[in-house]
Amino acid sequence: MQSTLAKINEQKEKLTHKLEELAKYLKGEGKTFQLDGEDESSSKTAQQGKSEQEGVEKEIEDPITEYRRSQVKAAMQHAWSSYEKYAWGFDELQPQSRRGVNHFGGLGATIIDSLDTLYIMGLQTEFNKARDWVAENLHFNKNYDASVFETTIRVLGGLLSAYDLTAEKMFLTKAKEIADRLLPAWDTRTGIPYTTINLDSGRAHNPGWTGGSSVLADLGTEQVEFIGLSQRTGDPKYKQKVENVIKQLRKIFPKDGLLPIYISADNGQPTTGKITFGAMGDSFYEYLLKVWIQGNKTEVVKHYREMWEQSMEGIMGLVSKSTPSGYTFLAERSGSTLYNKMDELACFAPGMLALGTEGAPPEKAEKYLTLAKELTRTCYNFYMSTPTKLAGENYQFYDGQDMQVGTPWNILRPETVESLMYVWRKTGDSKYRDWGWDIFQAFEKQSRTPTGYVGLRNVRTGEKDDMMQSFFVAETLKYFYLLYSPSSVIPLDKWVFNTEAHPLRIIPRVDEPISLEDTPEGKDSSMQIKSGSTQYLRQRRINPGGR
Ligand code: DMJ
Repeated sequence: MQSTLAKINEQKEKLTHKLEELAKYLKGEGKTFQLDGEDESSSKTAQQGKSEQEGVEKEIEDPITEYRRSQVKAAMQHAWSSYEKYAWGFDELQPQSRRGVNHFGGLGATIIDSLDTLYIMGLQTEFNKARDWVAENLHFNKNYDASVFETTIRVLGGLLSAYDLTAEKMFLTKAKEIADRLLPAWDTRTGIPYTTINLDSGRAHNPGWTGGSSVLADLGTEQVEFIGLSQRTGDPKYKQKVENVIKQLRKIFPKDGLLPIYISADNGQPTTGKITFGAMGDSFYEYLLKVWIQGNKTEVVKHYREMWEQSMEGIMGLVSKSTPSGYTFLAERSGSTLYNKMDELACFAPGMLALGTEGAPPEKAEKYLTLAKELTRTCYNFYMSTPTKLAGENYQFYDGQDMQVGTPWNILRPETVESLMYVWRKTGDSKYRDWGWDIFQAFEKQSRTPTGYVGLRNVRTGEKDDMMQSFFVAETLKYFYLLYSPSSVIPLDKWVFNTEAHPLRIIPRVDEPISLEDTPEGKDSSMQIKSGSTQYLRQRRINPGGR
């Protein structure tokens, strides 16, 4: 009886909160408040079973969702105008110091990372200004040791996405320019790339802190962009480099599909036993699935899906439960020892699992979705369990204590919001939108300053840092916006997001399967693009929908 009452009260509080938001929104629109419609949560619950099974109808627009979307758009406007005012042309904004800093070689990372977000949100004037900056001021001849991975996912990915959305050739030309400067990083004994390259001289190397090895999440998270570039230019050289890497990894791919985070570019062998879905492992697994989706799930890319499914068998061996509350989390592993620690970064995994249900046999799909939902609950609780309602960088799980913040900072990361977006689109369960709203409000309360958004040095105390990371505009705000948009905006059967949330259009992949065996020449003669692939360049004019 008591628990029923508690539930009713909780529901009442939720509804009251929603009505308050609705009233605020209607007032802003100059309308009066009327309580004569069906409540959102009840109509959504009615849909829910249907949409989970069939993945259909969850497009009903309601004023609360519209209001939330408008708030996210306003957040983007605030982030953008602060950057514009204090850091224009720099990579990132330091809101408290009111100045710009260059952590990516001075390539205007925030501008490039913002292009598609501005476009999708319909912020045309802002987009035009960003586009003009790229056309006139973006040059890559910098004497700067750049991260091949970061430059690929932010700069190359951002430019390709802008090209796909607008069909403006200039973006593709710039994309090709930066990719050409990155390519020497793959000139190693095995073809596994070094992590760092000087953009001017083309000299590449691995840093000391990896013990001279390459990093799994770097070398395995460049495929979507370079394959995409080959598709759009008709030049196979880009995809040849990155697909050879997967071929090398197949040679050491273990039964459980989980690879250690350091791999030697000299001999292709792992140099550590550490396995994680968090930092330095994460997006390798994401790209196995996404290259398969990008390749139209065809024969050419079948081995990516097979590898991904193998890894998803392996992931089950990392799944653990906290006590006393039974939160599901992904442990880390070193050799055969499990460590009860999970990075917030690993919170991309529920989204990936939800996305991967497409194309899986029913039993597996159910397993993936169940795990996705359980992990989403845990990641949401990473946020809600702290005094600021923002998640720490990682969590330790101790017996009897559930989750405890480990590294206490929050740098405006997107992974949990990303997963909420995917799981919402998959299930149509409005609770994921509500969870996202709780997180969005925490960012508004803790991270918004008059001069942009900052992270927190400590999620327990709320002490602020001085950095608006470019992925906040590329990913966090974009995924929030999509969480409150109909799923016809950037539909997942037509677009695939790179790991920096830059959507690339899924276009026909018409080349032959890559030879997975070594030929005597050590080359894949089969990796030639046939002429049909460039047809897309002539056909396309994109409407992302719903703008
Ligand atoms: C982003 O640059 C990408 O999402 C990457 O895959 C992981 N780290 C950041 C965001 O946290």
